Amino acid sequence: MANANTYDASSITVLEGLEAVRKRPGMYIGSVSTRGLNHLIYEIVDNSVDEHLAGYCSEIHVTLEEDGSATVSDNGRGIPVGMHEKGVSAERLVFTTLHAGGKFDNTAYKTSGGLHGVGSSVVNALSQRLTVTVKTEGKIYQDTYEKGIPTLELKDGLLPVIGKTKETGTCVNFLPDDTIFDKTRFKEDEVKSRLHETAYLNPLLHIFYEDKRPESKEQLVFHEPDGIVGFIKDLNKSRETVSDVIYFTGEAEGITVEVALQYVNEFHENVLGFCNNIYNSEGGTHLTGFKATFTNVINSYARELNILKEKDQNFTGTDVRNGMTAVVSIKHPDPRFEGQTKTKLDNQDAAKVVSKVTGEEIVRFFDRNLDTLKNIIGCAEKAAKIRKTEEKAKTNMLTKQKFSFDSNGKLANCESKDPSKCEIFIVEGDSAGGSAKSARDRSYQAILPIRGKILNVEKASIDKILANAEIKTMINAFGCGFSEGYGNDFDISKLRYDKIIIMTDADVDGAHISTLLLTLFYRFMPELIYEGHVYVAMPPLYKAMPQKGKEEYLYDDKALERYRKKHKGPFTLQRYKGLGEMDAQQLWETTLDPATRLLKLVEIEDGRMASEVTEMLMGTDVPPRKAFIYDHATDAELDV
Ligand code: TSJ
Repeated sequence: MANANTYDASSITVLEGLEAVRKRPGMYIGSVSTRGLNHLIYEIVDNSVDEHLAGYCSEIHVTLEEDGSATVSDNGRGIPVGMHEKGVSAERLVFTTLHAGGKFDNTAYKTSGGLHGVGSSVVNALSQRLTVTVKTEGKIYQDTYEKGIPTLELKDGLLPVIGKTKETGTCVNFLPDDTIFDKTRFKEDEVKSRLHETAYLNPLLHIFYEDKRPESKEQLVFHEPDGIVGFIKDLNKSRETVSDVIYFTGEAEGITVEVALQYVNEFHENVLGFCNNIYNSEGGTHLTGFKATFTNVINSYARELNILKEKDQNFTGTDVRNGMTAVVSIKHPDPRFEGQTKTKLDNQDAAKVVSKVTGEEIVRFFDRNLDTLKNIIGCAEKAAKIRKTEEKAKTNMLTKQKFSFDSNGKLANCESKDPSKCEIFIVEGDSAGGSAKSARDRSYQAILPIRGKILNVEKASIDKILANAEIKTMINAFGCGFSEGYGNDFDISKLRYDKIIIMTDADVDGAHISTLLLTLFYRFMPELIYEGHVYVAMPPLYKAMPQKGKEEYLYDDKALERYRKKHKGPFTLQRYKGLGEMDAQQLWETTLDPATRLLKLVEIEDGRMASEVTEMLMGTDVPPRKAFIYDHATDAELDV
């Protein structure tokens, strides 16, 4: 083994630490899926962001290299390379010791909280190879590792010098270990969206992104001088807004608070919390403080303006946040986190300070902007009215309309009652539905044809949604109820099918219908998506029929390109415009048979990504929607 430093006791502890990371990578990076893989980049980038927060770094470069590795570099001071008290270069300790993050860190704000700041050794342990290049004090130093183990023997514990320079900075290149990760291709869309977010949260920072991989070559610069105000504008860019972006900031007890918010004409809220520039997917005390005070303030104004009469009840928090998009970003010198993924801010002083700043600043704003205030109270009134209707609608639904599973006219159910084996295909159109019914394996495949377009659930209120026949049938067929803002009647353990497969034509209408279905699931049955039950069927686009040889189904344009290159001699190409054009046998082979079909598992990164996806999907312009569907198509994997 190429390892120079296994002799002394401290190195042995190091090895044990790295071994622990390699044995249970999920404990350190969440998962070994694409999400965990991308996380490696963020772990490294966060160190450069820390350097930026400390006031020493203005540029970060992130490159996805052709060989599958990633490079992150900055123009900060450079990781200290000098001798540390333990007898080796400080850089070595950073990359080989778990929890070494804070040791040399004299920055006021550590991004740390569980994962961050300690990430570099974790990334190192999970990389086939990693190279660190540090420019500092006139010299260029370099160190290399394999699976976390140093490959260079140090002289007197000091790093080799490979050149001279007047610049300073740190550069890390790493290749994720393919024996650890399911897949080792970084997903560019996720990386870009995370870097973009980092740019919004650090308005002085320039992030240079480059993808050198031939299939997704691209160069971008993320620089967002408007900060979280720009973030809100971007989140709402394809929505109908009800107010301008409201921004305020303040400081107390060493905690800085920044809030940007805007109302849109939609029936939901999107409130995001960040601490030290890291997203808190489970929320936490900063959000509780903000929400509580915001609700109180709106209720007092509503009474003062006599919009709420004496006999009226207060608006609920959910009413008040109806249509709200908000970013609450705080800087805390000593953040603590709790929750399942250690992303829920736990500091009580954060609630207190955010509450205080919000109370002072938002009142100051509303006193000067009464029109905006009235618009916002208007949103709350609408929400309260709908809430009351919903409460009624729900009682009605629960008491009067007990659906029976068998009385679902159009559902062609399967014979098996074992949910782990059953699949339900939601098929667009009666004719395709008919073909699917005769093509399927009725022992375990159910078919539910739906007609036309279901309601756009982003825009409709829940009583309308629940009155929709197609949606009722679907909720009823799945068997687990639904959840929404005011209660949760969803029980995934009652789900009757392991796979829910959306099957629509590969055209704009089909894309729209699958979008509406995904939005419906995401809003009212999100666990279906989080737990991996929702799939999109990928019917072929073409059938190639050569004069000699076997017919072949082609699932996308890339497959067609490959076929044209590979196949010599003449062939006829049939283009499928819709599922309805296939006979039962063809439909079985291409779309229903688990041995040959192509299914795309629908996955969601987290709250932010999800809202972006829905936004992209629900936008009124067609092109981005089409792009999403193509993304699906190229992501598709054989489900065998
Ligand atoms: F994660 C990492 F270690 F791999 C990494 C760290 C990766 C990258 C791309 C950059 C960095 C990094 C670390 N950039 N800048 C720094 N700065 C320091 O580590 C540093 C430098 C000087 C001093 C000082 O007190 O003089 C303190 C620190 C924390």
